[in-house]
Amino acid sequence: MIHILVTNDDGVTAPGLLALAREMSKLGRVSILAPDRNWSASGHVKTLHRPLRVKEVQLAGGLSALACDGAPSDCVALALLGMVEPVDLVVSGINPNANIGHDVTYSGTVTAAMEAVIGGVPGIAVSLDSPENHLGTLDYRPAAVFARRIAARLLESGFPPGVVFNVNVPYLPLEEIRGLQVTRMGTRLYRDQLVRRQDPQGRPYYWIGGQAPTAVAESGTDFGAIKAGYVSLTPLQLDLTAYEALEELQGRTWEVTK
Ligand SMILES: [Mn+2]
Repeated sequence: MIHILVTNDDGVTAPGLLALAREMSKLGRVSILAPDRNWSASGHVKTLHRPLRVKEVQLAGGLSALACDGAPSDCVALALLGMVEPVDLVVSGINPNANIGHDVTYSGTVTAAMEAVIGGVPGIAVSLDSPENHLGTLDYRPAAVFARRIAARLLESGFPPGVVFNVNVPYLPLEEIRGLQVTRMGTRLYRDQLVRRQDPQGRPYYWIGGQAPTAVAESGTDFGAIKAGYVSLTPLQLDLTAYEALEELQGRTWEVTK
């Protein structure tokens, strides 16, 4: 029986993690090691200058989990370094918002999956494109079901080495999701604005504010797929080398010794 580590960046009590862990337990034995608080948009973190604390917690339905005061990538690192039994697959999520385009560089959900791949274990990040200003409880079940099906297909057909799988699911009922598209990273359009305010002592403080980001709904991309009602599966690589620039730059003369 395979052993799956489930983690997230929203914290161990997040409903998306519970939905994911429940579905993944149909594929194998699940261990949960997740942050004890929200680390969304924390990027790829390795905590080296303070100790990490881990405690056992009970989730809804009596599921037991480990909660860590480090980042999502710290949780994965601890697990792969031997805090739990050897892991065959790491699945991270389900994040309540899509991780598309450049989001993947900020996302704790995605960087947890990246940490898995760095540790030599396949990693899948799962995010739900829930509507902005959604009120009430999000339904994570369709995304959890697709996460399980995708993981099952990849376990059968094999994980290409060094590849991080970034899955985004449209916020639709299960039967309305049209299928899966394998996509490339699309273009996020950030609408960040500098928000300057004053504290009670009259000193300025700042927020990165503005409206929620949008994206270009181009076909063949992550955002194009979810806008068309498909689950998006984007293979990412940690080799960030810009190969076209590499060749062009190697063709230049580099006189830098004086
Ligand atoms: Mn999050």
